[in-house]
Amino acid sequence: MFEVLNTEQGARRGVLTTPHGKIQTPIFMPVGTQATVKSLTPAQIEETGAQIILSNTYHLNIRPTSKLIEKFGGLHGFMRWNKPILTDSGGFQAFSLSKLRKITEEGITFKSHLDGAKLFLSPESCMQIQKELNSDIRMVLDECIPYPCEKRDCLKSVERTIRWAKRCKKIHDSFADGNLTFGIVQGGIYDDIRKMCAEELSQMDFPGYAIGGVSVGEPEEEMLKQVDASTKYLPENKPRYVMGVGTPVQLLKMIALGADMFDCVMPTRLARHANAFTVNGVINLKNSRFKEDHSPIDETVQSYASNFTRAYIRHLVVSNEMLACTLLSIHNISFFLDLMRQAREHLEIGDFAEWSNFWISRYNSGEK
Ligand code: PRF
Repeated sequence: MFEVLNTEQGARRGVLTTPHGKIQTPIFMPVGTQATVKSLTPAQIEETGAQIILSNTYHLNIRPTSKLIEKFGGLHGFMRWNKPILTDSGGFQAFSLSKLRKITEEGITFKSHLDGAKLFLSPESCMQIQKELNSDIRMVLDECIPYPCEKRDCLKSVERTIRWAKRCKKIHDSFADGNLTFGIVQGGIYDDIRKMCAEELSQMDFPGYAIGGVSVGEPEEEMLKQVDASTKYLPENKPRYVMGVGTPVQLLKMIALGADMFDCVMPTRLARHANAFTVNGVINLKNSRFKEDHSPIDETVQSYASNFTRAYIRHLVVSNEMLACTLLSIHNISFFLDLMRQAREHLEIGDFAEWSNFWISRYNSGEK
């Protein structure tokens, strides 16, 4: 299912096979929470070079519901995207979005952030919903521990997350529908709890593993330490996915630590605020210095958006035109995917570390 093609120290270049096709790793997954990558058509998403997108159990089950989506051939048929889809389990969103939530051994009770309706998510129902969505990669129900968290509370939560993972795996195995379910390593900032969780999940033999509970307010150094403390204890022949991160520089640093997959709202969210990624850092297209700028957003990244000048995109931004958001999203996603393509290339050649250091210092030097 997952083949490691090259390694360079801890970093890996691989291929993951899913029911809707192969994914070349390391890879970035654009976020399509509501069964749409905001402001882009599936054809436009495909043109950015996206191999897989991410969607969400929590949101889609509240509206329009997984039962409805199932009637349209699952997420692929409903949104007309024919490549792989990963769905998050919803536990994280039940905690981050819902006003009221209660966690018991059975699952999570929460109130919809839309209309306050009382909802319940168990390991079993969360796997059932993801089956109805027919996503290629499904995530177990977990509890994302806030930062900071007392060690005692963290351990109690992680032990429950492990028991939930076991229940999810049982349901996953009973479906036997060829789709993949990933376990999620939690453990806050505690190396020994992360190690315990990674080892316990590894024994359950999931087709892949995620690292959760990072980028929840801790310093970047701590985040990298926790990714390291998790990847170290995960099997080498399975993909590793760091959930909800990060900046381009963070992605490169995590690839060096052995991570293979990432998702983040950053490229599309920043696009909505007129920010564009360049190899020299982020620029804001609202800025008047781009008023007569004939160059594309970034000379080095090819996408449909490179047909347009910074001056034109700035005009769209200041005129509040929808196309600004579309073009900036196309550019930003293409930028992240191109970065992953280069990382794969350098892992194949064997000079990833050297290239990554060069890339990071240029990005941080700030000459835009
Ligand atoms: N768990 C799940 N989804 C997530 C996270 C997590 O810990 C995070 C934390 N970075 C983002 N998305 N299930």
